[in-house]
Amino acid sequence: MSDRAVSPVTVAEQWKAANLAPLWDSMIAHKDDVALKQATLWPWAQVRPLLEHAMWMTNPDVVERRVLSMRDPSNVSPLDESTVNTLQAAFQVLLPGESARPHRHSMNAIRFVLEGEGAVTVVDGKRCPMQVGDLILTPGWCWHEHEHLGDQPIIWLDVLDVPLHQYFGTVRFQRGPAKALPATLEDEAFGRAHFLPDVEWSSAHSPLFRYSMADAVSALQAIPYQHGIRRVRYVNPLDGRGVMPMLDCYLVELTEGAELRVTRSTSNALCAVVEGTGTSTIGERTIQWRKNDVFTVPQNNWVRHTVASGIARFMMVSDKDMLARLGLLEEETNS
Ligand code: 1HN
Repeated sequence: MSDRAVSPVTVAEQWKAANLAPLWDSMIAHKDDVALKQATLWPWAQVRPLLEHAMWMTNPDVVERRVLSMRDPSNVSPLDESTVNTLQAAFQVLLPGESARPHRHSMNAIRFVLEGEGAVTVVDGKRCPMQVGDLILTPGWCWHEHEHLGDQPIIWLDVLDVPLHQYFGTVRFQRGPAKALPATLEDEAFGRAHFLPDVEWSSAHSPLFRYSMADAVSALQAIPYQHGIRRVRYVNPLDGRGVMPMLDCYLVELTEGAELRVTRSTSNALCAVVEGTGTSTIGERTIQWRKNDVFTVPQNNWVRHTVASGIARFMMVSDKDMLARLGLLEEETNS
């Protein structure tokens, strides 16, 4: 019997048994249209009451962190906890008097305060006060713990590069207590533009962990609008690059002129609305947003933002800097 007499079904079974698959049956190879993911919106008006349940159901002594993760509803595997491709975001709640014990992990994280004040995140021993709109970094492998000294619940947004670490096989976690803390310099040492400390000390990550909303807004107000938009990037003062290698943060202000621009990027982003109301058309989805709403901007979608009136601001965290360094960032404007 010649080989050609073997039935295709048998061949397919033999290939499968040998861990082979024909590329001509691939769902992704040689396709010229890029698969687009849809944007997802977490409206604060829906999320906030749902966080209440987590407040009485559990506490960080029991569960390490009182966190509700934000899941991209299109994730197929239950092991895929991503919010948008490369980023995992979550809401975290701490009640007055509570603390979340120290731990560290290889994943980099930012915290962005949505509601409340009086909490402190301690990063490698440095105390970072948390007020609404403050951005706090916990770079990978830095010890961090949260404590709440205020008298109302505090709620913040966590964004981590977990999906990338899962892909790279570099997820590491260690419980406290914190030990062998590295030497740190106070944020004040980096508080004057054009000057850096010239001391015997080095840091592989940003030496600043806290970026206040007040500083971000005054930086924003110093620059002109371009096409109805102005934005500032949160940077590592030592190298002027993004805050962390895989998390790149911006404060964006939109005015009415912004709606004239349609943009597209190979990067993924997650936006937390700081003030104002508006509408964003992201690919086929149009979402309306207001203060504390969080939405994703999955890569390769055309995006148009419209402000209802006056100005609107949102904090955007993306994988843009990583893609740029890999030579994979492509951005287009159609207007
Ligand atoms: C984590 O360690 C924290 O330390 C917050 O506050 C959110 C989400 C996924 C994995 C680890 C924290 C997290 C997290």
